[in-house]
Amino acid sequence: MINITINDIKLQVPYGTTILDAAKMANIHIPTLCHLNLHDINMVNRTASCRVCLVEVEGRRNLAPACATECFEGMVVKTNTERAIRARRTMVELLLSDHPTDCLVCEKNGNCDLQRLAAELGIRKIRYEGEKSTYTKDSSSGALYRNPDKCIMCRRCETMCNEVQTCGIYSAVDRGFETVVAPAFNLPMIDTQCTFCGQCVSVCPTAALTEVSYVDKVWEALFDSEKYVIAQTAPAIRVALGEEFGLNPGDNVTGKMVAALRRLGFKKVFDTNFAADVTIVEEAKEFIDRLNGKGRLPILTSCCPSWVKFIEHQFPELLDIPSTCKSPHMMFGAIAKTYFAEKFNIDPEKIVVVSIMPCIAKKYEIQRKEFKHGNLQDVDYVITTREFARMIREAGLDFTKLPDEDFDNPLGESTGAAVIFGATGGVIEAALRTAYEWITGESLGNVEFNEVRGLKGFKEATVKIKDMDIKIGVANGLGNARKLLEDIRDGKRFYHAIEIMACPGGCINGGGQPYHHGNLDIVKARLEALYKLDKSKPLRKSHENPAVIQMYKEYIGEIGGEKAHKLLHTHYTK
Ligand code: HC0
Ligand code: SF4
Repeated sequence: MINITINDIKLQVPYGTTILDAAKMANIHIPTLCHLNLHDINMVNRTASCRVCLVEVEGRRNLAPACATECFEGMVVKTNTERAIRARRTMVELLLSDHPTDCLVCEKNGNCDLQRLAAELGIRKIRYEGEKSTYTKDSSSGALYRNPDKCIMCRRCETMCNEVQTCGIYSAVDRGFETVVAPAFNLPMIDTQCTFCGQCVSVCPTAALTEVSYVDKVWEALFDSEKYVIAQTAPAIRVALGEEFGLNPGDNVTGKMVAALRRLGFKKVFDTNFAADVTIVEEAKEFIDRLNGKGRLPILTSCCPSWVKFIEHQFPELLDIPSTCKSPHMMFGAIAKTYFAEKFNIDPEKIVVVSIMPCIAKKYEIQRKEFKHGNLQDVDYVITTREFARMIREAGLDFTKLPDEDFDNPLGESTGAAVIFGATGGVIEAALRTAYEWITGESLGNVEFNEVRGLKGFKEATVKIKDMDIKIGVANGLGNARKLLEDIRDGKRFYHAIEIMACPGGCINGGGQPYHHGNLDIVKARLEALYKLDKSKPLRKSHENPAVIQMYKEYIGEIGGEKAHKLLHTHYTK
C-alpha cells in the first residue's frame, strides 16, 4: 500500500492504483470522457486521449491525466485548482469546436456523454471556431450506422472491438486534423469482417456509432391499412425496456410491453420465446442425432447472428459444426408467414413481421438471402429496445401506467426454457432440459444447470445423461469464443455441445439495449431477472409448450423432418 493525499484527504491505496481510482475511493469526482473500465469483461480504455481528467500533481510541471497516472508514495494531488478546471473546460471546448452542434435532432440526445459533460462543466459558449471535419456517413450494412463527424477519438470502440471482440475492425486512419477512427482503407462496414455485434455502439460516448433506424418504416407499415403488422419480442427486452422509462434494470415489464405494442397498432403481439421453444426441440433433436453418429460433434448453437458471421469469416473450416437451426426470431418469421397465415387465412404478402430485439446484428441477419421464401423476407424489420422506447414516447404513451396485458396466441405461448435464451448459457441450459428427458425417457427433477449461468466469459460443465458424460462449453464475447474455437480446431479441447453469444453476457447486454453507461451491474440485474422469470413459469421445458406441440401436429409434422428443415433450418457460407 502507498500513502497519498487528494484534495487534502489522506488515504492508502494499493500499488498500481490510478489517481482516478484513488479519487473514487475518497468519493472525489473527477470528470472523464474517453475513460471506460468494464472490469467484469476485462475492458479498460486507457487511451487518455480526451484529457478531460487532468489534475495537478505537486512537484510536476504538467497537469496529469488522472485515468492513466499511477499513484506513488507521498503523492499530493489537487483535482479542482483553477488551472485544472480551466484546462478541463478548454479540452471540452476544443472537442466541441469540431463537433456538430445538432443535439436537438441527434440520436444520442439525452444519452450522450459529451453533452452531459458540457453541461456538467457549465459550458455555455464554444469559444473556438474553425474548420469542422466532415466525413462520409456509413449505413451500408443496414445495421450499424457510422457518423465519423461525431467521433471524438476516444478509441473506446477500438478497444472493445480489438481487445474484447478480437475483430479488429477499427483503427485511426490518416493523421492530424484528418484523423478518423475507421475500418481499414475506409471500407464500407458491409465489406469488412464486422459482425455487427454492436458492442462498439454500446460504448461509444456520442452518436458516432449507432444503429440504422427502421422506426419510420415501421410507422409507415402500421399506418398502412393494407398491411397486417405483427410484433415479436426477444427474451431480453422485457427486463431492460423499463430502464428507458425510469424503472429499475431487471424490472419485468412484459405486460406493459405487450400493452404498448397493441396501442402502437400492431395487429398481433407475439413472442420470440415461442420460437425459442421451437428452436430447442429442433436443436435437441439435431444434438441427439449427432450423438448417435449422424454428424460432427460438438454441436454449436447458432442463434446469435453476430457469432454466425464471426465463424463464417474467422473459422470457415469449422462450418459443419454449428447447428443448422435458424435463430428463433428467424424461425418465427417463417412460421408467421406460413403456419400462422394459413391457419388464420391471412395473405402472407400483407403480413409485416417486426422483431423487437436487443440486438443490432439481427438487422443484418434478416437481409441474408437464405432467409426468404420466394420473394418474401421472413422478417421485415428489426428495431432495437431503444428504438421501441422511442416509438412509445412518440405515441405519447405513459409506459409505467399501462396495464399488464397478455401476448396473443398461438405464437405467444412459451416456457421458462425460452426466456433464459436472453442470458449467456441459457440456450444450452434450455437444450439440456429437453435432451435429457428425450434421451433418458425420465422426467428431469432439478431443471437448473447453475454451472452454465453467470457473466463469466467462459464456463463449462459435465452433465451425466444415462451412461454418458456430456461435456458442455459456454462462451460469451467473441474474444472468448475465438480462444475456444482455436482449441477445438487444434484438437486441444473436446465438448459435445457449445453455446456462443457474441455480446458479453448474452442478449441482455446486446448492442441495441438501453445504454449501460459503463455500469455492468445493470446487465447483472437483467440477467437475474430472466432466471426469476423462468422460475415463475408453470412450464420450464420447451418440449412441453402446448402451442408448439399443436403446431407440429397441425402443420410441421415430424421434429427435424422435411418440412421442419425447409422452414426452420439454414446453411452457412464461407
Ligand atoms: Fe437473443 Fe434470441 S435470445 S438471439 O440473445 O437464440 O437478440 O433476447 O431474440 O432469435 O429467442 C437477441 C435475445 C433473441 C433469437 C431468442 C436466440
Ligand atoms: Fe467490432 Fe462488433 Fe463494432 Fe463490428 S459491431 S466494429 S465487430 S465491436
